[in-house]
Amino acid sequence: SAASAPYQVVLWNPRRYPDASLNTPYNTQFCGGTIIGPRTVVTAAHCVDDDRTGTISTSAVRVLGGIATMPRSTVLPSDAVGSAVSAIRLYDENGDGRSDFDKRTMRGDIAVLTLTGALYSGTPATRAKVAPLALPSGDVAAGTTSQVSGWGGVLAQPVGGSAKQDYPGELRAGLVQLLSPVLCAARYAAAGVTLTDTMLCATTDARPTVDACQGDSGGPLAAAQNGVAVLVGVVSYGIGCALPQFPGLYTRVAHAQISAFVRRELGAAPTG
Ligand code: 4AZ
Repeated sequence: SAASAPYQVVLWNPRRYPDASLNTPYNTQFCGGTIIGPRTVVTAAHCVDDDRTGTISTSAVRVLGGIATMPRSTVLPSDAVGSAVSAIRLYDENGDGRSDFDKRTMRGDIAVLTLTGALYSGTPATRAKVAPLALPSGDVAAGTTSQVSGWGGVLAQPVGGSAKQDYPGELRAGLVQLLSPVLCAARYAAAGVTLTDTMLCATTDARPTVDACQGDSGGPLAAAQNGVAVLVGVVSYGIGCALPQFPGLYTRVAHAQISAFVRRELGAAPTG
C-alpha cells in the first residue's frame, strides 16, 4: 500500500550486506525509526542495545528515509536520503548517562540516534517524502485511531512467533486504536506478562487485527493531537502478531521521563 509516512526511516546494517540468510535478501533492514529532527531519529532500545557493550556500534547502523520501496542494492534512488549515525543513546530516565532500558520487562524501550548528516533542511512542510514527526504534548486518549507503519513481517504469528514470515518490499501502514492500559494489562496478565507505565497498547476490533510484527520494531505509531500528527508510540513488542487477545505494545512517548529524555537528546543534536 502507498503509506503516507514521510517521517518513517529504516535502520539497516552496512556490515551485513548482502546476507542471503535473511528473509529480505535485498537488504539488511533490522528495525524502523522515526525522524523527529534534521539529525535525530527515534527507535526502540532493543533495536540497538548490546548486552556486553551497552549499544551496538554506530558503524553497524545506517538510516534511510524518503523511500517506500526497499532498495535492492546499496545504490539508492535519487530521492532517498540516508545518513550514518554519530551517537546512540538508550533511554536515560534521569540524565546520568546510564541506560534505564530494562530488557527483562521491556520498560523504557526507546533510543535516540543522532545522525552525521541532516535528513532534510528548510521548511519541513515542503517535504512530501522526508519530514519530522512532532512529539506529543501529553497522552492521547484510548480509542484514538493511530497509524503504525513499517517494512516488518506481514504474516500473523502465534504465541511464540514461530510461523513462517514474509517481508514486504513496499512500506506498509495500518490503522489501530489505542487501548485502555487497564484492559491491556489484564490481557497480558493472563499470559503472566506485567506491563509497565512506559507502555501503550493498540489493536483493532477487525479480525484479523492490524498489528506490528517482527521488523517493525522501532517504527512509528502516529496520531493526531490538536490537529497535528505526533509520535504517540514506538513499536516495541507483543505476544505473537495480530492475535486479538494480545494487542501490540508500544513505548509511550508521552510518559514524562520518556518525553524528557527524547526532548533532551533532540535539543542536543546539531540542527543543520
Ligand atoms: C518484534 O519482534 C515484534 N505484535 C514487534 C511488534 C510486535 C511483536 C513482535 C507486536 O519486533
